[in-house]
Amino acid sequence: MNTQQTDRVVQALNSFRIELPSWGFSNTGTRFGKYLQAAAALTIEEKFSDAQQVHRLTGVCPTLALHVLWDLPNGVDDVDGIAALAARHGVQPGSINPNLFEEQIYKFGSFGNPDASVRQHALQHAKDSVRIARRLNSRDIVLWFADGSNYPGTANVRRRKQWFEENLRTLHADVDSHQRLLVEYKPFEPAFYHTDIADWGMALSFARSAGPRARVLVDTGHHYQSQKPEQIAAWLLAEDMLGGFHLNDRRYADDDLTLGSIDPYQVFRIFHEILFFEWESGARADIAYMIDQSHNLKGKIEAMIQTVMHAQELYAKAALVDYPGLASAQARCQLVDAESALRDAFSTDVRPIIEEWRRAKQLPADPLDAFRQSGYLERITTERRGRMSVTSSYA
Ligand code: RM4
Ligand code: MN
Ligand code: MN
Repeated sequence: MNTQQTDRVVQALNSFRIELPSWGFSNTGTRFGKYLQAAAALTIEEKFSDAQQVHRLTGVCPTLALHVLWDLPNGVDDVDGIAALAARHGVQPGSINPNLFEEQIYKFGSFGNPDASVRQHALQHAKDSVRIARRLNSRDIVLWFADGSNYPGTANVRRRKQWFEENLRTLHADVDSHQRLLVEYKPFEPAFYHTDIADWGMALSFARSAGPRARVLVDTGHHYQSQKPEQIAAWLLAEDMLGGFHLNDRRYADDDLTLGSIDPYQVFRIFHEILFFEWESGARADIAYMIDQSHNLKGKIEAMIQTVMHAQELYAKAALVDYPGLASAQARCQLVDAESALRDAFSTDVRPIIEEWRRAKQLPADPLDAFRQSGYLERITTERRGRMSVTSSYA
């Protein structure tokens, strides 16, 4: 690696931050049930504490995404408690995620429910979430909806679209100039016939009609097989509508597996589109990178550290693409050279330079090993054992 390449990797690593999900530290499961871990976090204090470990060892995870119902069950009244926990653990509240799916009244939808009083209830919860975000200095409110239907003909798709637009517009009016609404899409699950925001085009349309502070959030697991999230990223960047990512990997559906565990080249290609855009435009893409994973079988903190390390690797590799070479090969239709620009960067072993970068920042060269040596896991396993929750949510 020459000095120029080293500089590019260092610059990329310096600017890369990744948000941890509070629900990634608690007991989660499949729709068939939960597998409990003695060390799983049960309280929001434990989630902050676990996130602190990941941030302490990696240095790049200063924020924790919060899920309102699970982490702030009393809504705005819990804000002071959260702020105190954040201060104590040195991890700040990150994106605020309203819960518009778990209450019984949402059985037939939230923003898309035919019953106006349910739509109003959902709007109020979303507005409360915007207020919570403001009080916690959180910029992004992430809107994921379970809305949809299971059978053809049972839902009026156009009416529901209109109801979504109305609520999103009203909600947007509450958003401060430094806040953002991120609209997430998902093609199925829990609804199996149609979902009201099924793909990036629908999310884009909703974000545009909501107002200037709304953007699209791409969850890498929320696509049908063979879709190309990197092309979606490129389009949204070109439209200045890419707000953030929920990062995870999948083989079949919304599997919530570890980022890059199945297809690291896919993640690399997403990062490449972003960095290539930045190189071409000279502008920094304002994207929130957030992990959205639930580790049912792996140790949760270990899996989180593993994810962060892997994300850094793939981001660093993407920073190694020879952009001028790629641009000229593309312009002259030199296909092998253009493709090789990506392949060469992807094949480069960036681990040694990332280790050096960590050492320079007084971070452990191997955060996973440092975690294993720290004794934290043994301590919390003893402390938390015996109070394992069997509730059905991710809380
Ligand atoms: C959904 C979606 C949301 C996440 C929940 C837990 O599938 O990805 O972003 O908050 O899961
Ligand atoms: Mn998600
Ligand atoms: Mn998901």
